[in-house]
Amino acid sequence: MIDLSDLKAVKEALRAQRIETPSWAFGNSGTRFKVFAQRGVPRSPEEKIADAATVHRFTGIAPSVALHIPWDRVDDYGALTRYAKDLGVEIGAINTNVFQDDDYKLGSVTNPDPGIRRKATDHLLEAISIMDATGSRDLKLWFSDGLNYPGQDDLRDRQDRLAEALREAYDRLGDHQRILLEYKLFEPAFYATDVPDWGTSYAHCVELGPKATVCIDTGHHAPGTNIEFIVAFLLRQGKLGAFDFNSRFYADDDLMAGAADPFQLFRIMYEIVRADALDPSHGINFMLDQCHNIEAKIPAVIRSVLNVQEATAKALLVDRDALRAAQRAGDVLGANAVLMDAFNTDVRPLLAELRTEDGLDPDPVAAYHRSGYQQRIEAERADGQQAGWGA
Ligand code: PSV
Ligand code: MN
Repeated sequence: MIDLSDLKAVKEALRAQRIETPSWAFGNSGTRFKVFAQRGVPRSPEEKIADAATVHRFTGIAPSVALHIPWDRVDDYGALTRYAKDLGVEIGAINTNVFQDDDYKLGSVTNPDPGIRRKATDHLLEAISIMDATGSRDLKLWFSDGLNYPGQDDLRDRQDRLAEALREAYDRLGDHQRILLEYKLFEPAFYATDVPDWGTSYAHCVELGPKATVCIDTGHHAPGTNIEFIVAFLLRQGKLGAFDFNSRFYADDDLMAGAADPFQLFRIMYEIVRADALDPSHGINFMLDQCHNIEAKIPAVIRSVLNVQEATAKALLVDRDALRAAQRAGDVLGANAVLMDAFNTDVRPLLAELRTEDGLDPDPVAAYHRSGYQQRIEAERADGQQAGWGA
């Protein structure tokens, strides 16, 4: 059993933890079959930021919100940044969107048409200009580019085109800015994807230079992929820049982080703790990338933040000395038992105590429901066009 009597260091590490929420999690979303509208959904980037600030108010560890352009396009990003600051949050990663325009049917930066490639690359450059205004560090790139049929386009030429666009964006980055290159096994392309896996992303990032790092979206792998191995490998190479946390049962389900497989989330967070990479000073952006299609959105984001926090607390409880000793002694069962001991520890009392010490409600979801915020936004946001990502 884990000794829970002196947890000062664990609490300090948890206090420093930061999780970034995605603006799009607050808007309407769905599958390709149906988007179910919900009451109280934001109608503007400002209202999404207000919801993100509400998540931070109840959790205390989600002080930044990622934007997605053009979903969050505004005329004045400086004003939007000040608006966020007044509500107690910062604008985090800027996500590009080169997947929702008719021009991109055959690809964006890898498109065989140079004019369309130019348009897509210009969008990446526009996103960097937005980062200049918001003070954001991270440009998150995800390309839906790929092929549905063998022979449809030249696989190798597409890598060259991708490298060219990435280089142009990279060269435009300011000193404190960086690229997060996300990968995804399949969808929307079914035969071949131009950035299908961490290896491809990693290779492009190495070629680009130190300001390019990999973003691991936990939903973007083949079933059974050992994600914590990827985490450990990229950390060793200094090339892990960010996570897009979510859960999946089958494909890119975008369910709440830690919902489908809390054990996997624990194993991932253990590799983070093992590398002393939890503290924000290490530079990893722990983001959520989720869509709440049938569940209430704000409590779902709160729950997701808490799920990541719970997995982190368990990872921090691993007796690393005992684990190493067992590993060195070749004690297979002993080493596994040390890890499982931490995972099987109920950390909820510890986290409730931490929140109470920090002036937060010990139960953030219940506190949100009691707060009246949901009733207020449902009344205030009755008219107008609800935000959504148009599935
Ligand atoms: C693609 O599936 C993705 O994970 C990328 O991060 C996108 O920007 C995001 O989802 C949009 O929801
Ligand atoms: Mn993602």
